[in-house]
Amino acid sequence: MDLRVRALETVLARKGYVDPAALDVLIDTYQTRIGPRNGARVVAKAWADPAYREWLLRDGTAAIASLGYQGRQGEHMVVVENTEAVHHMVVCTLCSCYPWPVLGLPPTWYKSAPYRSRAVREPRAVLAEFGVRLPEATQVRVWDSTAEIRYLVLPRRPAGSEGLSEEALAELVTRDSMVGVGEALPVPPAAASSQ
Ligand SMILES: [Co+2]
Repeated sequence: MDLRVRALETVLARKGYVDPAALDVLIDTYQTRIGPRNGARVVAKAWADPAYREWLLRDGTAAIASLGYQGRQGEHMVVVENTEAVHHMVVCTLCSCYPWPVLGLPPTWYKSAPYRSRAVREPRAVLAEFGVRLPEATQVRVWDSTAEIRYLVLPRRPAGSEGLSEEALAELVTRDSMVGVGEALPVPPAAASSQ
């Protein structure tokens, strides 16, 4: 695959259809400047601000854009909230659609054929492999990204995080928790005792 992509890029560049320097800028932007820290700020704000949370769940695109995160692969954002009753996880069964403005580029496993098929067929088994074990009573919902809609999971807020600042809350939000294959990190003991 790597060789095929490089061959394709070479042909397109030779024909003058793409500028290799522009491709490098794009890749660098999504790899280093835009990433899961953006999504973590969205989640932390939703945890800290009930009005923002309500807006985020009602109109994810606008609420996320209000923090400055928008652009390609994030034009139509839908945010789904994990609760005790329901756990959401996100996949793209067709390819690798992913919300770039809030999560950056997708990890390799997200693009892999096994994840794409098994997330739908046996989501609980996949979750267990990621270390997420849910009570039987918790319903699992799997969201299949489309060419237009991209999903962001609002993970459950960790216990004992009531007094934390938005900045400290954002530190608890992992990429995997926003794809729904992980949970937010527990509050570190030092942070809990300094409240
Ligand atoms: Co896709």
